Amino acid sequence: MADNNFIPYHRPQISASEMEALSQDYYEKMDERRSLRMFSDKPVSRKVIENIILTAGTAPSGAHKQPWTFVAVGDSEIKKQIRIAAEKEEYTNYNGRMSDEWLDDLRPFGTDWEKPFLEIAPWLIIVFRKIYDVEEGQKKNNYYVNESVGLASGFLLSAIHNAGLVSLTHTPSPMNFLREILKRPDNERPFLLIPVGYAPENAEVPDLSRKKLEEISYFF
Ligand code: IYR
Repeated sequence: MADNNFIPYHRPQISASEMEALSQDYYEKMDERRSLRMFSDKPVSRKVIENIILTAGTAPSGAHKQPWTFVAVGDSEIKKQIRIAAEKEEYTNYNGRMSDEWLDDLRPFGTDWEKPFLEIAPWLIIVFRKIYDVEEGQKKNNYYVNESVGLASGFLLSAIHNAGLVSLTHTPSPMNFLREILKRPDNERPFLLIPVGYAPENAEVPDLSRKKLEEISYFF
């Protein structure tokens, strides 16, 4: 027997045609989302970032352990420290640590080791995965941590887009420097570094297309 209290849960019944329209609208809305590597420095209120993080925190997780921490950095001095440390790692990545095939695969995106957006974007959200929890000094297991934190990060990106803002899933590697700069405990490992802000007036993105339904799905 489950030793949890169960409570009723209801969702409104939607007609098939309304459901088709809603799902189409949501797809079209999300299809407008793009990763941006350039940001306006226009401020974004802390309240918006709080709501975005709350949305990410609604993601499902293994045994409902919610094994995530979101650190939002708006402080210029800390953003600068993060930029310097990230660029140090990325310089090494782009100058020897990444394979030629990888560098070729990245060429269409125009990425390089320089990451000015880490100082320009009004907020950096750093997602940490908690590989275990600590309760009253005792280690507690978390389950499916990567899956859970990946899901929460997806929710985070869609909440950012829904708020009219843009983001980048930046992956400086290795990124342990984030744990040090942000003084996170031993059980937390950086997962993604996500700059958030307005798109600048002169924003440009690579001319990409998405895979077709037939390429990404099979129906039986
Ligand atoms: N971490 C590097 C390289 C990079 C990796 C992937 I996967 C990208 O989609 C883009 C870049 C960087 O952030 O520049």
